[in-house]
Amino acid sequence: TSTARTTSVTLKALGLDSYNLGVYNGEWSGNGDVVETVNPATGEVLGAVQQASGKDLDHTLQCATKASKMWREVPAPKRGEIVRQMRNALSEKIEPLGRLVSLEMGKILPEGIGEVQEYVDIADYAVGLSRMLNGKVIPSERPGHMMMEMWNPLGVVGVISAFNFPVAVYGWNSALSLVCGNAVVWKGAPTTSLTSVAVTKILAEVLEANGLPGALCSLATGGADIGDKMAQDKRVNLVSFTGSTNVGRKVGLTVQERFGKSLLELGGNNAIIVHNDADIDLAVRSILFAAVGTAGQRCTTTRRLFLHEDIHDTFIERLLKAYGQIRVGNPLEPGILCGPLHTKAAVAAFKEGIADVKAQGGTIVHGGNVLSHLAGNFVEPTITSISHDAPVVHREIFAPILHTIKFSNINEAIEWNNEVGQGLSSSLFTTSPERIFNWIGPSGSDCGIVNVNIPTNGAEIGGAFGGEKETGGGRESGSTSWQQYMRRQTCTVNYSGMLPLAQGIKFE
Ligand code: UN1
Repeated sequence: TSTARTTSVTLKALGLDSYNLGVYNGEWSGNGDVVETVNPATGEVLGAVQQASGKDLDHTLQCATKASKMWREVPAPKRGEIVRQMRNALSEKIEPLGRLVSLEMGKILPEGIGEVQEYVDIADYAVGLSRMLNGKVIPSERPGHMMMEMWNPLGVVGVISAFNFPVAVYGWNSALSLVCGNAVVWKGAPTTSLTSVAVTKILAEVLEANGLPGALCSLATGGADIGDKMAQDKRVNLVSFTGSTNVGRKVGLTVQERFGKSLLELGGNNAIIVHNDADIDLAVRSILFAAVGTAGQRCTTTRRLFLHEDIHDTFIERLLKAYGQIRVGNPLEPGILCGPLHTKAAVAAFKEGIADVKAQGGTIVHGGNVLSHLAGNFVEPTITSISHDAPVVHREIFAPILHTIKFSNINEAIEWNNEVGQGLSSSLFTTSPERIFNWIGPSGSDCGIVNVNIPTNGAEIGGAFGGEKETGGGRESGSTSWQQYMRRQTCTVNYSGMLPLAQGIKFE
């Protein structure tokens, strides 16, 4: 078939085979289970990856620990230079890599390429950052003393990432970790193992060409067992986990038990509020991308839509018209906006969600069906009408289901925005400055990402990315997120030759 041809061309362009080793620590190996990954749009097998065994992980952590000890002594701007080369190598392969993401994850090609671009962007950011890992000088209360803050590398950073962003989320963590002087050990989702191998091959080539230990960008593909071992292992100084709230809670507790550091980026249940003074055109187009883009499988996907009563009916009408024009199908085909769900389990979760909507007093306004006549995991982009406090509305279902809810007062809508367990992203559509500043202020949205007149998804890399409450509290990507990949040291240097004690204490 033509997709089989596309697959073989894509794998070849990225140096992959139909069978690949899934462990890298300077050498490629793999003694665990062989996992076949599947094109969710067709059901075809794409290729196989032999994953890490427990022993493979142990050896990889040994190599990464060793590599981190030389890397931490390399001046940060020199580390940045290596990340710059990685950025260029990724950029050269952006087309085939984006296509592999489409084939293996199921997102449409522009979004597949878009997430490689996100890696390129954060690499640019990291290169600049490598000259700006600045500490502080703090005035000492003691004469002849100097107090300063130093940022030093952590050692080994473990990155556990999810299927839905198989390149970008690793990119954020790895680019920052590397310039901060750490070695990285990565476990991606087993269902996107080929993408993990393809990315690692690109990075490995840069490291090896520079005579650096490959273990700086280690890979240990595997399932929950490998993730669990990473969480438990003391050699992993920081575990950066992106995934579900349930698994994240366990990872967080396991890492805390050994007083390791964790960075959690967990579930979202993001809302858009459209006020009666909003630019309706802008809002409709935003919601389309936010609710249907990536087939509803972003952690930033809009799942709840609060519409002001004055515009509710016309807005729904406009939305239905827009939804009627969405083409669902093969994500590599131009014009398709909604690809498949990633797995059969996700289709089952979609079905269960639709049944729960009906059982909990909601109605299906658009869609609601599994497209079972197609070979892949396709479902209809769905709009419901339901109460804000129905239990199904408070659950994150990783599928294109948008719950619409009418409100009459902005405070009520903000309260509903904040009443769910998750706290990732949120957006308000309005033209009123008063409402805008209230929304981003102390009594506004309680989320980590608080937008105005743009979708809840599609964040730029320059800001800190993450959320509050059950979203886990971690911040990845831009702003001061890099500080989580380093340890802060308060250093006081006495050059006075005397010993004045702080707080004026006399001890003699
Ligand atoms: C995710 O879904 O885990 O803001 C990450 C966005 C993307 C990243 C999403 N830049 O939608």
